[in-house]
Amino acid sequence: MAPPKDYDSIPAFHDKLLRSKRILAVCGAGLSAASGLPTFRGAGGLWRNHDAIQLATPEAFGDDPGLVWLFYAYRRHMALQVQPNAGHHALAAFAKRNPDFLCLSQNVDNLHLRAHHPAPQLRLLHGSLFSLKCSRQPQCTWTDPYNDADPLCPSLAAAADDNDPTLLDASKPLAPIPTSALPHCPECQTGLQRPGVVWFGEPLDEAMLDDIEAWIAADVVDMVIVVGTSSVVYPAAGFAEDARTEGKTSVVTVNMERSVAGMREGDFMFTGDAASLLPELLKPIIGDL
Ligand code: BJW
Repeated sequence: MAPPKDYDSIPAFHDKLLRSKRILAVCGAGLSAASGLPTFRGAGGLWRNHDAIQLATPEAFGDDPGLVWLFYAYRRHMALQVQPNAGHHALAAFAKRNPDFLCLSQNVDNLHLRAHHPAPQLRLLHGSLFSLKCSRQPQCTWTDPYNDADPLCPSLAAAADDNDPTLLDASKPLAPIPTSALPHCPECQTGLQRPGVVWFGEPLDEAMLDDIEAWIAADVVDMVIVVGTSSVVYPAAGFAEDARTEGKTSVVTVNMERSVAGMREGDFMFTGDAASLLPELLKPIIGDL
């Protein structure tokens, strides 16, 4: 089916933006790509020849917590090395100018907050690389809301060497890390500390989901901006349609890859780097960054 009229027109988008009040954003890894962080799917989704998606599971952590911790130690190190890009800054500036804007992000890299996105207008759906919790949750409720030690412990120092995961020699074996060399929970002493992220099969924070549902239900959502996500992981992938009121809501996709399937009248699709496109798209409200 042909895409709707003016689906990639910036003036038409600006016209809709200026008539919109309640705006939701749903962000994914593509937003942080221009900062230098790899996405999950497609090129770059490999770390030491391990599929990032396979490592982001409770099963992988149960099988080899040392390997999974090295992967997360590498991600923490990388996230601390890079800077928020113009896309993060544009969303943060937009939030400051529009109290009816809510940003849902699947990203765990802390770049939204480092771009000074107002915390009350941000929901971190999949947690944070820089929070820790006990692997025995829910039995043990210990958490550390922010810890950016790099490395987290001496046994994870090697992770910092993995600067280009795609070029690593997979045949170069990693020294296995014994469980005894990983940080244990200071409260129950038996569980391991683990990253405060949401792995496949784990529930998202229930109170946060209730709050998002209530925000969506409170009134018509004029616009949903879907940025740099493959929109395959639920519940995040469902929020744009949850928020849609037929004929009133524009779903605006910003992605490196063009995809016009399923677009409705009034929707937009902008193809390119989110870090370049977002400042241009939001310019009528935020001005020049
Ligand atoms: C650019 C760009 C540039 C590149 N500019 N663009 C309904 C139907 C089917 C299945 C389910 C369902 N509901 C739940 C499920 C199960 C499951 C799921 O969704 N499975 C599907 C894969 C089939 N969901 C879950 O398990 C979730 N839990 C849950 O639902 O619990 C319910 C429950 C209830 C009761 C008991 C138990 C459970 C949890 C999902 C957790 C996802 N976790 C991860 C890891 C987080 C930690 C970490 O970071 O390591 O989250 S997986 C990974 O995927 C990560 C990401 O946040 C997430 C999404 O990836 P994202 O961000 O979209 O990245 P990519 O790489 O896929 O895409 C990048 C995009 O950017 C591409 O489109 C590029 O083109 C683009 N791009 N450069 C703009 N410069």
